[in-house]
Amino acid sequence: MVTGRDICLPFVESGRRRVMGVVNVTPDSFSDGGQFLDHRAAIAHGRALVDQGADWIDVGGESTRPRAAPVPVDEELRRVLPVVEALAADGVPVSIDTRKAAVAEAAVAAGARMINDVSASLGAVAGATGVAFVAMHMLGDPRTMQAEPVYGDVVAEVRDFLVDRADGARAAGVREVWIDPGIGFGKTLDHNLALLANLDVLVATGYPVLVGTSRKSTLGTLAARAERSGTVPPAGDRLEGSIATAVWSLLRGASMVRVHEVPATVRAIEACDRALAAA
Ligand code: HH2
Repeated sequence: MVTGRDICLPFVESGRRRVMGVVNVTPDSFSDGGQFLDHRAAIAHGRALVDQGADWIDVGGESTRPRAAPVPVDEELRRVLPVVEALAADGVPVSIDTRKAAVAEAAVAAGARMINDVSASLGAVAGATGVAFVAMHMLGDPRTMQAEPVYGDVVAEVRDFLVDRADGARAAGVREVWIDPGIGFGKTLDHNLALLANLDVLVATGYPVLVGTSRKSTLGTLAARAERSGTVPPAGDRLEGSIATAVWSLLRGASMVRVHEVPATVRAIEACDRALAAA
């Protein structure tokens, strides 16, 4: 039987702790909308997350929460470019969270080193610009994705889709390709739990796996179930579930977690690393 220790040891031994900190330069992101819309606030937040232990900073200018309205290219560029430029100038590894080729290209020109694409469609752009690529799974688009998503076998379907997109990105010349199951993107609670329970299936593809559970509504639902009051905590109050699922993901073989609360996550990973190293 493969154990968490077997899975985690290469990660521990390599000393790599891959935490991607989120900087949303948006008025409407589901958990931090409006907090970092001001460029100076966004840049300061990105720098603080690096000081707190983030390995990548993921800068986004368009919310992809359920039912979010699309943002025009010009507005997305206006939001993200100064932030990407300032952080990249500091030497921070910056990832651009976008579904638009024009935004991805401009962000790479401003210094971004990774394209994080929730539509998994920008592999060729990453290949042409010579940066890393994250292919994430989403069923439909943000406006409709939570309207009764249906799968036959969610784990197999997500894996097959991601391998197809990741292979395409490799063929387009991308050297570093990541896959991400897209927790909450066209998935019910049971779909999200099945994907978290079977992360080894994604890890077995050989592509490094990124997981983003931070503050998502699945965690709100689980928190409500855990408490007698049954009250769903707001997105900003889902730290325990965010940390638990981040550590779980790394123990199950993921190579990076995308989180809002970097310091608490880094401390939790450190505790897990030390316990595993001493085992
Ligand atoms: N989740 C969000 C956005 N981008 N990228 C990847 N690779 N994986 C994810 O799980 C993921 C992602 C949603 O979170 P957030 O950016 O905080 O919210 P919003 O889309 O409302 O800005």
